[in-house]
Amino acid sequence: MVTTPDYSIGEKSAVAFERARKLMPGGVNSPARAFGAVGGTPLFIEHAEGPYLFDIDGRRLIDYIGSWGPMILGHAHPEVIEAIVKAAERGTSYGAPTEAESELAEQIIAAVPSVEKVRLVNSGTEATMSAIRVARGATGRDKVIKFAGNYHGHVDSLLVAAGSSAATLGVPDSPGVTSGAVGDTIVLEYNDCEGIRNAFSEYTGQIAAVILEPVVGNMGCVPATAEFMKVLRETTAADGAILIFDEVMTGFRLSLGGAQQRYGVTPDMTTLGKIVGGGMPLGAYGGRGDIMDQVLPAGKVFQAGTLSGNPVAVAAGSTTLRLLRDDSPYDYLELIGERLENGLARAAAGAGIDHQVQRVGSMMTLFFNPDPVNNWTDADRSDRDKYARYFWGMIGEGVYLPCSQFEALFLSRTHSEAIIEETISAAEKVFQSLLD
Ligand code: KE4
Repeated sequence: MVTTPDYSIGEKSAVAFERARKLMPGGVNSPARAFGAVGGTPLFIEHAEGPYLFDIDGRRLIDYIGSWGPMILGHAHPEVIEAIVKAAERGTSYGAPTEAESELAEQIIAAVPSVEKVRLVNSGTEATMSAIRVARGATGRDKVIKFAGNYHGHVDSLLVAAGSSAATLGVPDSPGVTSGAVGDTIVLEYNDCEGIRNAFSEYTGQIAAVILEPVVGNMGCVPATAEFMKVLRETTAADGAILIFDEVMTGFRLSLGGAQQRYGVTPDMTTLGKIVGGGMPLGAYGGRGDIMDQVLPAGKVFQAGTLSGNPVAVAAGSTTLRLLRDDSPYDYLELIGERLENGLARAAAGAGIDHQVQRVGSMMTLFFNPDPVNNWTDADRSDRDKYARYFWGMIGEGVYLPCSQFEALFLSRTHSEAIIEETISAAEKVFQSLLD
């Protein structure tokens, strides 16, 4: 049973949540926000700026969720806001092609090594769902490999042994997902090279695609080993299967070219979301030109969307990518990421608390776990209750962490060094409170 400390949230959020629960399932539009893993009542946000959220009770919190990844430039970046307003004043949607979509497509193709052609969609889920369909259409094969603890959005065929709120809420195999929908989905253990080799020898010539988070955020932060990446790339190439990097979270986060640029491994297809839309609803999938030319109307694989390439979302995404390209934040994010990682580890060790801090760039997770976390089996052994108490203790100190042990925290370029020090001091205090 998850217990939370006696931390009373603001009156207004409690009233707002009661109202919301009568109107929307669980009072939220995405379960990750429902605080299901940490208990208590979610905070209702009034506005956000830079590294801060302001809740409806007037409290300011240092934000380490950043809308679950998109806000790498910080909330309400003036140039992004200006681009959104200007685009909206010209009309919010045309249902016809625009040059702005080509400009964003050129930015994505220039930045992401695997992408020769790209299709814009409206979410990460749409991107992964479409990429799977295209891989199956392009290869004429049915089976897909995914990994336990990896979350690729709520597409039926991938909503098995998923991570994020599926793992958090203990419903990795959701009601409503039929056995037919997942009959061709093979679930393996992340970082298990032997498992990959065995699957390809058992299903030679039958696997359309392997999809993975190249650095997992959705079971907490778990990077792929170099050996795992190498085996994945070699076995898929040898068998004619399509290797898909789901970079919805890592794209433009770990470098301008995402995890694939950071690790020097080029997949056949890549899915994108979050940062690519600058906080607006926008996803994308792309890859080798011969594969993407299978997509209607160039090819025969159907995929469509009323608001795909929407001018307002495109303006936000294009401005965000331009800013990331022209004024790179990645060295600074590495600096503050390392400082926060070391500070949290030092604070937890000082309190004698079993922990693992696992980080890649500006995404990281503190696991309440005595051992390194290399896959879902490891992650699942983490102490969920201790995480919930840590979460609420940090809220009490004005720090808003991911509301689940199985999520990554995210830094933005607006997180100052002083804010990092403030966060570490808060953690030192909270870890001590966990000892009683
Ligand atoms: P969306 O459909 O939520 O835009 O993207 C799905 C998705 C796909 N792939 C990866 C690697 C992802 O991390 C996600 C979404 N991530 C979660 C947070 N871990 C979104 C938060 C939520 O569901 O509210």
